[in-house]
Amino acid sequence: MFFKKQTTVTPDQVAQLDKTRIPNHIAVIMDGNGRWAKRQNLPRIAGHQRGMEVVKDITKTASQLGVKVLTLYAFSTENWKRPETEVGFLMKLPGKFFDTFVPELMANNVRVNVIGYIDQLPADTRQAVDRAVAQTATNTGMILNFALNYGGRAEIVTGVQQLAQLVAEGHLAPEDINEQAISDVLMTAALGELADPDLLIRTSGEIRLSNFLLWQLAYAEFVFIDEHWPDMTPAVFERTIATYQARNRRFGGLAENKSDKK
Ligand code: V07
Repeated sequence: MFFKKQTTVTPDQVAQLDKTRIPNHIAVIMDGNGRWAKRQNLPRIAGHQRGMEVVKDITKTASQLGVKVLTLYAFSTENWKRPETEVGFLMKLPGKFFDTFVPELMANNVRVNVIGYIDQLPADTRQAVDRAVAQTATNTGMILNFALNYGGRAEIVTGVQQLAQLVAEGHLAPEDINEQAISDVLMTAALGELADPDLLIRTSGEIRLSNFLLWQLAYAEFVFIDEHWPDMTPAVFERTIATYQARNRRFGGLAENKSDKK
């Protein structure tokens, strides 16, 4: 190896952020809230609370940069294994988020969408989510897509069951099961041509997918950063997009990412 693959971008490269090549769909694994809290002797829930405030900041930043879909992994199907008090606090966050943030979602023309097994959430959590989706339904700007009680393998299992049902009823021929047919039964189908993220960001130094959007991330660029989610700032977010743009430029126009085609 004569050069090291570039994985981060220096501050002067942030100034070079190409506003015409912003990824259409950014997905984020918001990791490190508990570690952030522990680092300053706070309870884990303080990290989640701070993390929710950061979601508001980054939603505005992404919307202003022209991102079309921002998908945030807020709660996985595995997170139920956490202590009951922590799960209880997490379930209050969607309500807290909207009580304080709907006016700004409206001002920024942001539409809320949710993917995941919502029917398994406590009734009040589900109601808070439904209210936010309904209140922002006519907004035409960025889609803020929360993955709540989401698991990638479970999503594929549910989708395959739907297809099998169609085949069993004689509405679908096995040879008509193709990539599009599978995409169409996943929870991201409502996002249409924007269903697949162009960029995956994971905070807090872990280099894993953790069952997030397994099918949809097939062609995404992955950027892992060391900052814990509560330390995410607009500058860090822009730096991460600059890293994405710098990597794509390595293809020298031979194999451009589809989000770059205009
Ligand atoms: C949660 C804050 C962000 C850091 C990661 C975990 C804690 C926003 C929401 C949310 C979810 C759905 C919705 C509106 C808001 C949220 C949970 C946790 C469970 F429709 N932040 N946030 N939900 N955290």
